[in-house]
Amino acid sequence: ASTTDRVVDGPTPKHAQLREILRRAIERELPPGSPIPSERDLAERYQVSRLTVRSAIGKLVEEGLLTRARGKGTFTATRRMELQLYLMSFTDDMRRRGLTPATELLHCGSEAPPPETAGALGLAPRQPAYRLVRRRRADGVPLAVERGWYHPRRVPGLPDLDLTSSLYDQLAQHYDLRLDHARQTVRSEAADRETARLLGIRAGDPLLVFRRVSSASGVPVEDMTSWYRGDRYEVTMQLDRTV
Ligand code: 16G
Repeated sequence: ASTTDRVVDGPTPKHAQLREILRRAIERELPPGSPIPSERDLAERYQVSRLTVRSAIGKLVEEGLLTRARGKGTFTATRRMELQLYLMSFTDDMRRRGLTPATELLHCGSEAPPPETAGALGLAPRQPAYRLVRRRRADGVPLAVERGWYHPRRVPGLPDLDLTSSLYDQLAQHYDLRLDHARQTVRSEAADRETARLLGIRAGDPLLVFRRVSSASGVPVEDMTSWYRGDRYEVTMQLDRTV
């Protein structure tokens, strides 16, 4: 911050003055992802209480200009990744951005899905399907949790495949299945505790939730829901005027 930026006594509350000073500093001097000074340093530099600093920072976190990383400090927000709406695998999507994808398999089993999923996949009531839960990372950062159901007859023996690599690749290799159509809905959700833990965010933080039913040559194969970090992701759509 420049030397003219000072918190003074006056009608404007100190936390609001400090907030604007920090906002200018962030916009002018701090590239996305930079750490900001500690509460104590800021309190000393601007001659205000730590409570004032906390309040100013809290507001900027709420606005999305800063993000807190548990145990690491506070950083200027990273630009969001933009999600293009094509039928693309996570692995391809990240590679195209020059990021290294990684996948952890958190659960793999055979269970009866909820009726909605049974309907989407064309399963008989209480017929089991494969259930997969995976955490996806980009350059090491947890970005999404995917919980999906797979039709057992379309992908027999799915649990034996390498589920820490691209699933779409595996489906092509082992079953000659190319998912060529999907119906996807997007909604927002506040992170529950489990999802927050998996993504390294706080319970209640915003998520973008995509539910996708994908099919190959008209036959439904996956009913997958992906929870993406709302602070790291945005969605882009190509809109053509058709009517
Ligand atoms: C994406 C899809 C997900 C799909 C996965 C396959 C969204 C919102 N979700 O994450 O439905 O199962 O890609 O990726 O786009 P993979 O081939 O890398 O495993």
